[in-house]
Amino acid sequence: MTTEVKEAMKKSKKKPAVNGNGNGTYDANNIHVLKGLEAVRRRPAMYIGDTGQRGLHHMVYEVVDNSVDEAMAGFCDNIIVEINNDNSITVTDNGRGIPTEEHPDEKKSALEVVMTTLHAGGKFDHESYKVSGGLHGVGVSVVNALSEWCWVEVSRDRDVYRQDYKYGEAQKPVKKIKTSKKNGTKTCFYPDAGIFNRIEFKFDIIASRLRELAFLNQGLSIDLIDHRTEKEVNFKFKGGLSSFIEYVNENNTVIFKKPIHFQKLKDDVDVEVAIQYNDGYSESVHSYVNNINTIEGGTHLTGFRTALTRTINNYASKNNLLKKENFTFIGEDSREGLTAVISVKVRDPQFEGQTKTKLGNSEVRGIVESITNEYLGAYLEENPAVGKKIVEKLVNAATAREAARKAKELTRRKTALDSASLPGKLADCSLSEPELCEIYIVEGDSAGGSAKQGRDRRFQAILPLKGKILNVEKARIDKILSNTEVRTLITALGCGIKDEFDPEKIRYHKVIIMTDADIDGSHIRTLLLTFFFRYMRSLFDLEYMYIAQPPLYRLRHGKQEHYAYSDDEKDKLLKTLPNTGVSIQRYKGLGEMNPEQLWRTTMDPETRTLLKVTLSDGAEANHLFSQLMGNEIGPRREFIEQNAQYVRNLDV
Ligand code: 0RA
Repeated sequence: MTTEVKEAMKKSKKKPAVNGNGNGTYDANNIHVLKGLEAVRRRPAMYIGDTGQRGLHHMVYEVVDNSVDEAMAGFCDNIIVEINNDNSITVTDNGRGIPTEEHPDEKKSALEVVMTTLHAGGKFDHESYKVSGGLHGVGVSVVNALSEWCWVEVSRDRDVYRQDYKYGEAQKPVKKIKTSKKNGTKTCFYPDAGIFNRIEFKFDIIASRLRELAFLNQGLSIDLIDHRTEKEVNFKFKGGLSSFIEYVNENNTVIFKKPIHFQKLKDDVDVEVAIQYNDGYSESVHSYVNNINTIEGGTHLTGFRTALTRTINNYASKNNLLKKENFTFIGEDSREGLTAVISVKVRDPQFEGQTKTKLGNSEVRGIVESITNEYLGAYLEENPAVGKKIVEKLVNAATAREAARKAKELTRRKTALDSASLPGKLADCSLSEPELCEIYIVEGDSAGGSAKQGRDRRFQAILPLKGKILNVEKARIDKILSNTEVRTLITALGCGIKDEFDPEKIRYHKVIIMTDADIDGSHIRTLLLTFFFRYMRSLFDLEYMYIAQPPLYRLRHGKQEHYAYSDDEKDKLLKTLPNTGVSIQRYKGLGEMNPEQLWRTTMDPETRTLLKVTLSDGAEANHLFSQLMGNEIGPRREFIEQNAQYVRNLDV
């Protein structure tokens, strides 16, 4: 525990409880409340995920989720999120306002109960879909508990009520402060600097979640205003999931223009699906439960997949579209070039899996399956031109599958034999425990040579790659698997690819990309990340994926040597050194460093910086990768030129 956290906890303990009764004395309720929120402050990560950047942003989502719930219930169509100058956050909605009347059991305003009691949300629950388990839906009281200060203003029935809090504790009873003709809730909070490592909100991270929420809730308008920079954006999508699909496919060539889109409520489960195909080979399917991205999938996804394959097979055979071919499509065929979003709203979702993002409710499977069968079947019958294109696409995929199977068979056999026959270029490490081992994937033989000499051979393996690897966005799996560089990579990691990816078999728990700090290097890095994203996606989810950070400059001053990893850092360093007699070397490539320098600056775990590449948002990552490496040349060049820096700090 950091000293800051201890400090903050001391502070919160010292303060007398003034919850509700306003006279500073404890009663049984207050003690209970304090216990709840103190638990949150003591173990924040249990409630908010972590106390780093992710957890910090989660605070915003938690508050916004409450407004989105109000929107899903049909009472709110506008949400405004503001990042204020001091990095506090204000969320305003035009819903009915959190109830302020006295709560019958607690003998204080319902607003206060909601803000200061763990899991109080359910008590006032209306017809919306609350979430159990996982991080979402922990309740706004958690945000309050983890905030240095917070206030809420509720506009209801022409009055505006307000209450202020510090470290989760109400400072005074709820008070009527003015009148207003509108209804709604405004929440403002400043996260506790004793709990979070760093209080700095990122516009792009918040924007991408708000965009996603606006896609998932058709017609809901969400504004994001950054008062630090005066940057503003509005998200509002008339098309809902269709707009989502169009966004994901923005840089792809689609095989029919209008996404197939349907929605139906059955047995209390609301199912909405949108589908489109592009001329590429990868699958981009995004599934949600109650607005939460289920990255591990679950019953809703299984139901959808089953129905998709079955419906297309039925359609093809019924219309005699497979006369020449004597096969039926398998699931893999139906997912080539597929872009789809499946969004379900379930009353009591059960989340399972490693990251609690896999839907477990078994009844949902059949519901999604039957709705998809019904609507997709009817759609294909009514739109035979589209039906024909989809079937053609699948015929191609199935034909290629056979070729791929042969190529895959080859790699698999090779992998199986491979502890004996690891690729010759790999300089493996001597330890065999994957959790201790790391592999550096290095651009070029000369840098590879330095890395091999400079490394700690006990736990660091080096794999030099020649030139650029194949662009996996533009080739089908059979071609990809016949590429030598790709095969070398797969064999070296040992964990297989796609559905056969087996985390138990991976030979290193850190996969580190080390390329030159120039445009070529960033291109190669992007190619590699794209390959890993499409073929070993779990590497990101398991947090095994890293980017090495070689220095850009070496500054020499007499006998002293300093390294700078950015222009900023170089300028700062220069200021600390007298201007005379400083020589600056700009590294153009890794090859310019000798083994010892490379070790000291980039590979030594004691001193290096590694960027962990995580995917907080699969749809956003997909969009980025297809933009970077997909069909449309324009946006890609533009992106690489303008954002070489961003790719460097890729944290999508
Ligand atoms: C329960 C009941 C009612 C409103 C809300 C919850 C509500 C909560 C939040 C949180 C953020 N914004 C919100 N807006 C509304 C209203 C019950 C009624 O008026 O009958």
